[in-house]
Amino acid sequence: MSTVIKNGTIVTADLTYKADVLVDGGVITEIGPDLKGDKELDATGCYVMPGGIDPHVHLEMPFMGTYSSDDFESGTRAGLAGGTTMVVDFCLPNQGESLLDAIKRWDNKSTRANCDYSFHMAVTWWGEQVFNDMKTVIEDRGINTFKHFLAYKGALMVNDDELFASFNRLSELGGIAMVHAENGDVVAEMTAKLLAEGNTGPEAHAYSRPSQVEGEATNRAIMIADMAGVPLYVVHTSCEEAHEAIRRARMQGKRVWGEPLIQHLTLDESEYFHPDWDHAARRVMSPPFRNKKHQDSLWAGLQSGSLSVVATDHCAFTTEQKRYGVGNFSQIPNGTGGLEDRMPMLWTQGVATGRLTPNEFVAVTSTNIAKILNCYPKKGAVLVGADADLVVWDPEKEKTISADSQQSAIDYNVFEGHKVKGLPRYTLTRGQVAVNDGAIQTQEGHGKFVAREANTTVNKALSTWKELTAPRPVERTGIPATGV
Ligand code: DUC
Ligand code: ZN
Ligand code: ZN
Ligand code: ZN
Repeated sequence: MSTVIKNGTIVTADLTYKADVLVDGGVITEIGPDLKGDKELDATGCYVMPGGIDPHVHLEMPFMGTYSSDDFESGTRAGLAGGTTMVVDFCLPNQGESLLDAIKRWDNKSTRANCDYSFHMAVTWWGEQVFNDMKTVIEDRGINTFKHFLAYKGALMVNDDELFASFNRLSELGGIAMVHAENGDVVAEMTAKLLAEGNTGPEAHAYSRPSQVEGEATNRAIMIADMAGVPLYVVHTSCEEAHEAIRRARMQGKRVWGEPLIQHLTLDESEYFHPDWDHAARRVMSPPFRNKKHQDSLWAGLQSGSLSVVATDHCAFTTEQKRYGVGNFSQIPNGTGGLEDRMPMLWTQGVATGRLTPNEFVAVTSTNIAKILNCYPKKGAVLVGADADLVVWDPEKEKTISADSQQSAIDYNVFEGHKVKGLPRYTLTRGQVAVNDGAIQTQEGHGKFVAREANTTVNKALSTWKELTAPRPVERTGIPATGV
């Protein structure tokens, strides 16, 4: 049965034009005027855009002594409600666990997804097994992105020798390196000092991770990636120091991308000074919210193209889970939600304010990341043959964000009370209508894994560092005697 989206304006990363879109068998089969289908969706007054891709989510993730509370079912339902049609989750191997066993665990959890999804692999430990598994993960499982934590010392953190070894291996295999860039040693020192001085509240979380720890780690990761010759994707870029490093690297022709989160773009550090402990703790995430100067830097990066993608790092914990950290901020599970609100919040604060064009909105919420992850134009495009992952976006539709009406499984929302204008009228996941004019009609298990091949051509266009410093023999005319 075919579906036609009638009378809308198609908005892609580079074009805006009026046309109908015909969808059949889960893909786009025709784009043009006056199309007919078995079923019609009216897009009058709406934009027809590629569905959002959130490349940074943690669903049902074991973390800080608990599990994040949105799973693949509630998380993808929340995504679809807000116009997001694909998510990418991080597969986290235990210490000593093979990467392939970890993927099996993630395969089991993700069978419940309502929309398509993919995985990044996390390199949480280093050894011969990981070195060998990486090839199978890329070539047989279609996972070409590998995340490294430079923070969470004693748990997920890798040291620089491991980082360099892993980056070199990825360079060989055509993978992309990702980093959570915060200096974990400095964070651990600052945390211990703050606690020893009696600073136990959630605001101390922000003091324990100033922007310099992020700037330092981002610079370090960029330099190590350059020496290894691997493209680098920096997750949750939250401050000017990190943005500056990314901007400079890009100007030098390095393949480096930065990913601000909707939370950092729209919420600031004053949230941690709220008199209500729960309010502040619910907003504890890493990196923490920053001040206006950093927010302006992130918006400027999206406008100029030095930052490429807006994500959420959706990692939702209930108030009860957040209270594990009463009396010790370092025990507050790190993470905030955002999957349902990313697109409406970015439209409201980005497009409606004139900071971003509708085309730039599509680029940073969908198309750019589809290209980086190597799943374009299956995803991130309105083109014949592309998956019919589409959002029919009503720029006049309004709501006030509230936990009472959200899809997420948690009991609060960090955007509570924020008014948004610009919401989905329809969201389609491979042609199936999941959001129908406000009604949620998701289907558990509809989502499929999206395999992504290595992109070996990207690697070849990297910095010339290797060539310039490759050892070459030197003819010596004299060698002094030793032992003097
Ligand atoms: N930061 C968070 O806030 N939560 C999950 C992991 C991370 O890096
Ligand atoms: Zn992170
Ligand atoms: Zn994350
Ligand atoms: Zn607020």
